[in-house]
Amino acid sequence: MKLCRFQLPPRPPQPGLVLDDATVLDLAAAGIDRLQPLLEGDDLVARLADLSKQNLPHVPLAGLNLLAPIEQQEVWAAGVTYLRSKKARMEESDFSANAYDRVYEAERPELFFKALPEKVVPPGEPVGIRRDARWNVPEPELALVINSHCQIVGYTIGNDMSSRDIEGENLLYLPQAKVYHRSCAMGPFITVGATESEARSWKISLTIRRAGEIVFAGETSVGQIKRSFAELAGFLFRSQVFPHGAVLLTGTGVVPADTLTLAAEDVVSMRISGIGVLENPVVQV
Ligand code: DO4
Ligand code: MG
Repeated sequence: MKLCRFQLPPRPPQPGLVLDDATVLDLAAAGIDRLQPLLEGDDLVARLADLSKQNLPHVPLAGLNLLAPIEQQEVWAAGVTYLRSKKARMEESDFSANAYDRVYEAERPELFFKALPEKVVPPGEPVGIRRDARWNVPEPELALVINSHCQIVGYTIGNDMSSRDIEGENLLYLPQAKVYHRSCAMGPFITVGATESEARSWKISLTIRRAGEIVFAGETSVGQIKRSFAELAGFLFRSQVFPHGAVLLTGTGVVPADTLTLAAEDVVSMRISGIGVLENPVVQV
């Protein structure tokens, strides 16, 4: 079962329940005008199953203005959760190699703040590459949708846009490499009702197109993440409160060749088999 957010002007943004490849159920017609009460409520799957049987208006998915499926949650990200990511970071930086090696093995994961919800880029809108960086890449990541009680209630796709030369120069520059205008995209759907073991069977693929030609294609499996989802969410909520819940990107396992850097007008497409496709053009910021 999948949830989305969309807008049909002049109406405000609203949640929808994706019935199939072509149809979204208008949940606002059932008095549900935000995702948060659904994500906080008991037995989300049963609630959505019940809603799907109600006689609510159907909205065609084709051409619908999908928004990022996030409302007031902070966005955080985990790093170096895949062996591939650890190797890539160690290669990009003599300065920080030891830190990446250690955090991959350590009990405590790397977690960093990524974006305010209002800054998250929706499907179809441009993601940014910094004009002061030489080496910019997308990072396709499974994102955990977590409610205020630290329960993982769904999964979406997050793009953790990163400037690898800035990150590689000095670990202390990580926030500048990771947190800037248009550096986080999310969507298109939140898949609910999948167990962690089901999600671990999903494939994550990344394609970068330049002037219509594929310049990079790569794939991994969610199962390659070293840490459990509960472990990552548990560390995020340690000595911290998220009254609106949080979205946690779980790290990347797809790393383009070191010779590749994104350019303005490239198109980044990331697919997670249990969720859908998040596609964004690239703009310099
Ligand atoms: O420590 C650098 C960031 C790592 C990251 O974003 C990832 O592994 O996905
Ligand atoms: Mg990342």
